[in-house]
Amino acid sequence: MSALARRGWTATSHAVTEIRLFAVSTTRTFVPLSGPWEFRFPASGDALDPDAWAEGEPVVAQVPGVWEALPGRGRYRGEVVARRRFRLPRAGAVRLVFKGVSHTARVFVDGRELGTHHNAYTPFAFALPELTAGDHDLLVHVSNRFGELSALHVPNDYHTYGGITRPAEVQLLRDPCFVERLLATPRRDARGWSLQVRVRLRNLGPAATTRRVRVCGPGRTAEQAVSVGPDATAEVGFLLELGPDVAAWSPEEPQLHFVRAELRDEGGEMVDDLVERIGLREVRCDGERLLLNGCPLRLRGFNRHEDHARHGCALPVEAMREDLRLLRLLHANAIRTSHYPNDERFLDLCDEMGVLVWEENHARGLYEGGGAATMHHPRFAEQCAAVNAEMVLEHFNHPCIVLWGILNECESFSAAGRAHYAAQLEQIRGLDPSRPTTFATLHNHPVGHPQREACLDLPDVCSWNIYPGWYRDDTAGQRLAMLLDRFGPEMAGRPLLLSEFGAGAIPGFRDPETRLKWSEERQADILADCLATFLAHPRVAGVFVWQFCDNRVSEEWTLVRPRCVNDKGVFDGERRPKLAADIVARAFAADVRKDCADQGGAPRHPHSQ
Ligand code: ADA
Repeated sequence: MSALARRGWTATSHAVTEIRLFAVSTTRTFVPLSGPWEFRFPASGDALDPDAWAEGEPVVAQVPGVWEALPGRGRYRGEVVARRRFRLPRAGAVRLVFKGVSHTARVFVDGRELGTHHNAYTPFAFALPELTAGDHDLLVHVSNRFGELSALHVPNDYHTYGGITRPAEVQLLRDPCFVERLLATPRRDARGWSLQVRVRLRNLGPAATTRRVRVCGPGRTAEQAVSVGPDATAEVGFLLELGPDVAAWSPEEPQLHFVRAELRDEGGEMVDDLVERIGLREVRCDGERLLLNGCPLRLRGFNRHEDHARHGCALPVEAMREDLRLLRLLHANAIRTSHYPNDERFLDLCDEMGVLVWEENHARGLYEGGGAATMHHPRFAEQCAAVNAEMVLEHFNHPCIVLWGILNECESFSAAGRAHYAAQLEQIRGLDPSRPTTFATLHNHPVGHPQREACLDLPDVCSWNIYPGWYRDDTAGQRLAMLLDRFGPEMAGRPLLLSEFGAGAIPGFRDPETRLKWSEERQADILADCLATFLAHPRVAGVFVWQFCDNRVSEEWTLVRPRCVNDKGVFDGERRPKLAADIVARAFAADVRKDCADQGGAPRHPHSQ
């Protein structure tokens, strides 16, 4: 009997989900899987087969969480078998939803393998046509091992943690035919707002069925009958004309609306429903400017790893909220999810708080000489394509996301690399033509990256990671002039973002006189120079400081990362501010005032007071 069963631990049904910050259904019963699980580590070595779980060493671990938080497991890289039981109050079809397992999961229910998911940063789900009422045994084999199966999880300048790091839950359905997905695209024209809604049904049953689908949006409803074959899916589209009076979403006024798809059977009974939350906003490029709802948009942001000294990558919502409070305290309005899709609850918070997001797929520094790996891994294309699809389709409805990014500092300088960049941008545009795309490439870095670009014509927005004053001892002005001189003509007519710049500072290393590198003073000086130069330059549509907080890195990087930490954070891992925090706050606040003056209006960003 497992350690948890001995405690008589079983789930109880909930009416509210834990994977989002709002109720996503009124018909489904939620059985949360957060809380204590039984983890079994290999008695020796780093491998443990799912069916040999009983030979493992048991320990109770929290989900969501990272196993690095467990005693003696701070550096464990390998396999674990995680188990727990859950109870269904009645028989029925179920969805088993995981928002993130780091980094590969094999999932079993009552001994039956449901499937495998690779990549820590994107959600996945399994659907079962029928489970009985009562207790069920859930087993998840988790691996965060590096090696031949993973093209993207490699030793890198961030740590690949281990565990069930984001929330998971069982959704008990009323019927084997349910709403699998609802995608809503806002559009704006002279008549006001409209909403293009696509609803995807999935029928787990053995027979074809017909359902009436009703979509309820802000002040509008529409419905259609849809037939779905046995064990099949079907999609249906609706156009809701909302008119000019419905409240729009913006950083200043982040108005949110619910859109709901209801399924009814032949007798008119509602057998399933799915609620999504949207914001009416339009983001597009207009020459060298970004526009949000037709107004010029300036991005004053931070790069942020999902990392915390106490939580690893499994930040609780309260810690996410605190990060966003600090971000606004520094008068920032944007986050780049460097370098992978984020926990959806964080995106829910950004929607609610009006924080703009550049969300990007999972890749960092994959080029010869980049210190990580390359794009030539045999599984690179398939693993990127999977992340791209899961990122866009799962996070589609978040108004906070204004840019889709790919392949941070990868092989954008070769013909082989261009084929990947072009294919991935085409894939993302095909999934969501409503948002501009970008990728960050590295400028004039002394290590490895050749100073040529083969992909600069591909993105809607051009973005550069440049580190004047840190990797080279030039000024921000010299470096920006060099960048524009070399690549300006190629980028003409498109927005330019400076997506990374900054310096390292070991927390507490103060050196007011010499201001040596790695001191807080030198980090503050370099950021002051960069922000004064970049924010004042008319060609720059926005900036992202590298980085919001210090993050743990792979031990393979230890020779360039003291304490195995990338300490270019403006906050340390505990969110204690370094000297640079005040420098960034002053620079961003001044830019907000200048932006308002340029717009001739009151502060567009109420957080600037
Ligand atoms: C690169 C990379 C970041 C980080 C940064 C640094 O630009 O995109 O992930 O490694 O350099 O700290 O040097």
